[in-house]
Amino acid sequence: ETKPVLIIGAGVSGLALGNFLLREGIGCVVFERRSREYVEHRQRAGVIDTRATRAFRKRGLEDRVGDGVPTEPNLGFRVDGQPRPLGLSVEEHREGRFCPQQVLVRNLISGFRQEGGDLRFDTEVTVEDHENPRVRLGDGSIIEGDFIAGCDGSHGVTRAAVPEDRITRHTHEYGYAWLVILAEVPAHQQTLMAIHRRGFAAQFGRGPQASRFYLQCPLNDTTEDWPDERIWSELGTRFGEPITTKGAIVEKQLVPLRSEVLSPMSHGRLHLLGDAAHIVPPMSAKGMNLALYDADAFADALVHYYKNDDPGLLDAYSDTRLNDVWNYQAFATWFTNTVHDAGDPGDRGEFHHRVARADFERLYTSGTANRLLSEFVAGLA
Ligand code: RFL
Repeated sequence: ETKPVLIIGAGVSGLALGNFLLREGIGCVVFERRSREYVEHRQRAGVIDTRATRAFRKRGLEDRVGDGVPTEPNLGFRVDGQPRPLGLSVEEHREGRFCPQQVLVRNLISGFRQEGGDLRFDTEVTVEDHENPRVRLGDGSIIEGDFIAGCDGSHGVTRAAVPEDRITRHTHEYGYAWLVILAEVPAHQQTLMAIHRRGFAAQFGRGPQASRFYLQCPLNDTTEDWPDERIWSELGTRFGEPITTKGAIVEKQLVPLRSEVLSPMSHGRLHLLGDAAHIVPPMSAKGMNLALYDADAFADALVHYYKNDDPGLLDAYSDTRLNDVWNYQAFATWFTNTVHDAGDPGDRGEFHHRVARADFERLYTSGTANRLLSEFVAGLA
């Protein structure tokens, strides 16, 4: 008798995986420690790229990826206060969707439940055994499964269940933080990004009435250093024009920019997906997308295993995904450093600043350079 796949975490990767498996007729249970209400209101990412959109389409689930506003064909850069929109040359980029993460999450939850999926909120689990997969629920009961999918984020229990000598954590700190703001301000375009001597700044739309604003700041800043008035004035300076609509600021947090990759991504019958396995800085807009690529690859591997009785793709899951993860980690590192150093080089100095400017300007002058960026943005590199 086949046991279910035990999916820990109802974030992007866990819910996508659950929907994919249900579509393929593979039994699974999703456990989420938070409430449905909490998960459905967690505001984070906003772009589902072309590759992730195609993963949903492949299984007839494209309608679950949200309202479906196509991604705009250019990035709204402003350099030293002047508009410098950067056109993206890869036409497939338009298959991507501009969709707030919580809208995707809501749609994935309702789709999964409608099709009879077993999704348990307010259920924190711990890993009992990864060879003969078993998880323990808060009430002490034990559930057995065929596999464990660790979709529980970077602070989750699944990565911690792997013995330290069997997994390596590769980490990188960028040396600066972002003040991350959520405000009730409509965005006039999907992306607005300022490269400026005083530091990077950005505005990304999050639904019709909300925007995320970002301000590069020193690592040791605190939110007390950033009263609302200072935020609006600093954004105005870096964008080169004052912010005229100043809606309520509903969230303010400091996020040090960092990258992380855990290797390998599999241990026995436990496999890690999404943030549980890797973190990229938000500048790359790849965190949510990598989580979706993982879910797509892991679902394919399970389908292959159950339909053909062949564990080949499962055995290869970690190596295959890590090749791809490092490719996008390379993109994330390059793009993050470029847009920050091209503005404020910080401790890295004038030489790095000029190199970053040259890297950035090439995106406008070289079709080849632009094409590579565009492929990464679409998820097709
Ligand atoms: P998630 O979405 O965090 O889901 C993990 C889930 O696991 C649950 N959980 C447990 N459940 C049961 N038992 C346990 N023991 C559990 N432990 C944890 C948690 O409650 C949670 O519901 O991880 P996942 O699926 O890997 O998805 C990753 C993405 O959410 C993440 O990469 C992105 O949000 C990152 N990110 C961005 N990504 C982008 O692609 N573009 C962006 O613009 C972008 N902006 C952002 C971001 C992340 C941010 N955070 C986290 C600070 C902006 C912000 C502010």
